[in-house]
Amino acid sequence: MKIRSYKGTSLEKLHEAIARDLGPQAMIVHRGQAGLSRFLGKPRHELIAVADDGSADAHLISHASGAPEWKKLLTVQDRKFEALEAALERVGRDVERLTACGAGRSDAAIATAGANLPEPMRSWDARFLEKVRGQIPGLFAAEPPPDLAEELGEFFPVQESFRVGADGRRPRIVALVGPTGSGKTTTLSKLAAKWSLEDHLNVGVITADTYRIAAVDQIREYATLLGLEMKVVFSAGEARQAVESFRDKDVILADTPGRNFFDPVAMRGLKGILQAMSPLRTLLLTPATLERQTLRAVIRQHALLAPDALVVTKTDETRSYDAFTVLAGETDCPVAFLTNGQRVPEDILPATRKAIAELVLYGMREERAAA
Ligand SMILES: Nc1nc2c(ncn2[C@@H]2O[C@H](COP(=O)(O)OP(=O)(O)O)[C@@H](O)[C@H]2O)c(=O)[nH]1
Ligand SMILES: [Mg+2]
Repeated sequence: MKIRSYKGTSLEKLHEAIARDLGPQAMIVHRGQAGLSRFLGKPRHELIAVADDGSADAHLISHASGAPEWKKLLTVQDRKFEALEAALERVGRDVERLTACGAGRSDAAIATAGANLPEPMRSWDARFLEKVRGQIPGLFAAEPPPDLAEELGEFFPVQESFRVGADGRRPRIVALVGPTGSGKTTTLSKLAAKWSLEDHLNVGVITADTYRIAAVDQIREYATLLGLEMKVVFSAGEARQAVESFRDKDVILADTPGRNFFDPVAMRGLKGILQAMSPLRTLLLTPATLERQTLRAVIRQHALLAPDALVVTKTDETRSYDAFTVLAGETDCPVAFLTNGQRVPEDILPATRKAIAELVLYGMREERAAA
């Protein structure tokens, strides 16, 4: 009895080899995938074939039963392969577990990644830590370098001058999107005031936030105070008409309803309205107060709306600025503005790399001064 194992990627070639070695009477008694190939996605076949050549392989087999020799041999081989399969199963599970841990994306991994770091790096986003690790000498030292904020600032994408109408196309439309209560209407009013009063631009306001009755009144109040024309739109068609009727404006600011960003129907409806407005720049509002998983979800779920830049709102309502590390770890979308209060139009400032790095490293300026 001859028994042989054949491994290779081509079943055809394995069959040829078996026929060549063991003859046409050979029987394939096991068919499977070899080694770790089943876990690593590269199919490598393993065939075990037997052929009775009349030789005395029988000494390998127990003589306890009267079954034909090749059957006993197969029983022995079966047991061996069962044990082997169980071992491979265990190895496969280990490989899977190691791969998942190595990805370093979960909060558990974040905790581990930051465990040995000094404050405040301990709670930074793991992906952000991966980006900065080894890039800034002395970042994690007890005595960090004096220009650390400048150096760290390089890792926060910002759009320092979010210009309106800089490409000569008028009107430039800026739409504000983001979760409910993220500060869209308030921020729109701040920008409208800034661009109309300080930059002397001719600003028009469109609101598509007809979802809540009070929302239209809220923005109308601001528009009236600033002496700006305003249009309410209920559909993509109306949005197109409103843009058309605002042809004389330098810039159009468009407010949108905050919808549940996990609801694909609501998000597609919003996208339809945005698509009716061109040329469009979309600002996504991300409150600094959001917990990190929610912040990541906000970024991911709004990718459909292809935001051009971010506004980090409510920076005054938190004393922890890890949110910036989450944003920089999650996306390359630059931060254009920060808002730091409810006052219109005062509480908004253009984002700078250094300001963000200082917030992340040292917290609020007032707090620093008081300390
Ligand atoms: N503390 C603070 N509150 C803000 C800021 N921006 C907006 N808000 C408040 O957040 C609430 C929701 O703002 P709103 O503009 O209506 O959000 P919207 O639902 O996204 O349009 C209001 O009470 C705003 O005054 C900010 O930067 N800081
Ligand atoms: Mg609103």
